[in-house]
Amino acid sequence: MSVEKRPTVLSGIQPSGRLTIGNYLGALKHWLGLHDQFDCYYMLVDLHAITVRQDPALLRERCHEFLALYIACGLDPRHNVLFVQSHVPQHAELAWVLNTFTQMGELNRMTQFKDKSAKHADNINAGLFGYPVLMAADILLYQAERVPVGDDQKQHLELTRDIALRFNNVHGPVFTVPEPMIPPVGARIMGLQTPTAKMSKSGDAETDAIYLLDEPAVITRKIKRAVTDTENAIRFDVANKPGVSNLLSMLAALSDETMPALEARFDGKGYGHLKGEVAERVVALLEPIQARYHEVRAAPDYLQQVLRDGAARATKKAAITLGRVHDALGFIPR
Ligand code: ATP
Ligand code: LTN
Repeated sequence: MSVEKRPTVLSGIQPSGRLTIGNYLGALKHWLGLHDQFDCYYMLVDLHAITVRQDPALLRERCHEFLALYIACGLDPRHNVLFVQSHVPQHAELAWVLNTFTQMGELNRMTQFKDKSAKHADNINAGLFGYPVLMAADILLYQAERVPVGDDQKQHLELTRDIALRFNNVHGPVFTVPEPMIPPVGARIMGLQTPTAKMSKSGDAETDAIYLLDEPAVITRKIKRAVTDTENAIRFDVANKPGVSNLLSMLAALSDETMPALEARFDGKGYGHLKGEVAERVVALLEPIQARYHEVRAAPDYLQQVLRDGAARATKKAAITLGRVHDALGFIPR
C-alpha cells in the first residue's frame, strides 16, 4: 500500500486533571503501534477542556505534561502526529458548520452532557452542550477511519457517524464515516473506592484513581485499599462484585491473560493475593514510563518542536477537508 493511501486513525484526550491508568488501558495503550498500518493523529483537546473552567497556568502546564506522557508511553513523534487542538483553527471552523447538521434533541441525549452538567451545575455553558459536535469535527477533518477510545465515548462516536452520513446525504461523499475501536478488556476501568463509577482523571477523590505519575508506594497503597466485598471469592461478576471484577479487568488488560484463566489461577486465593499482583503489574508498567517522562519533560525545546511539527502536519490535512466542505456548501473560494 502506498504511504498516501494509508487509512487514518485519530484520537484525543482532554488536558484536564491527571492521566490515569484508565486513560492508559482504555485508550493510550491501544494507540501504540498503530502507525505501522495507519496515519496516526493524536491530540490534546484543549478546546474541549475549557468547557469546564480551567486555570490558565495549569492548563498550559498540563498540555506539556500530557504531551511528555504521550511520548513516554511510546508514541514516537516521528511516526505519529502529536498536536494541540487549538493550534489547528479548522477544528472550530468545521464545528460551526457541523452545528447546522446536528439536532438539539441529539445533543440532549448525550450521557456525558448529562453527567457533566450535573457535576458543574453552576456553569452549564453552550460549549458543554456542543462538545460532541466539536469532537465530530476533530474526527471528520482528518477523514479518520478508526477512532481508538474507551467505552464512554461510544455514544459520541455514533453521533459523529450520524452527522457525517447526514452531511454526505445532502452534499455528496465529503466525509469518511469513522468506526470506533474499543478494546475488549480495559475499556471501562472503575474507581478504586467507588467501583460502580468510571475512574476519572478529574475526579475529586485522590484515592479513587491511579495516576500515571503516582509513586510506586502510593500505587501499591491505593490498590491494597481498593473496595472489594466480604465474600472472599475471586470471580468476575460486575453486578454483584464490582470491586473484585474491576481488579480482575485491570489485571486482564495488564497481562493479556483471559478472564477464565485468571479466575482459575486465583481460585481459592484471597483478595490480598489479587491486589498484590495488580499492584506489581501496575508498578512494573509505570516505572519505565515515569523515568522516560522525566527525561522528556526536562527538554522543553524538544516538546515545543514536536508541537510545531504536529500543528503543521495536522493543519495541512485539516485545510484540505475544510476546503472541500466550504466548496460543497457553496461558499465562494478565497
Ligand atoms: P475527565 O474525568 O477529565 O472528564 P476522563 O478521565 O474521562 O476525563 P477523557 O479525556 O474524557 O478522560 O478521555 C480520554 C480517553 O480515555 C477516552 O478515550 C476515554 O474513553 C478513555 N477513558 C477515560 N476514562 C476511562 C476509564 N475509566 N476506563 C477506560 N478508558 C477510559
Ligand atoms: N471526547 C473525548 C475526547 C476527544 C476525542 C476527540 C476522542 C475529543 N475529540 C476525537 C477521540 C477523537 C473524551 O472526552 N474522552
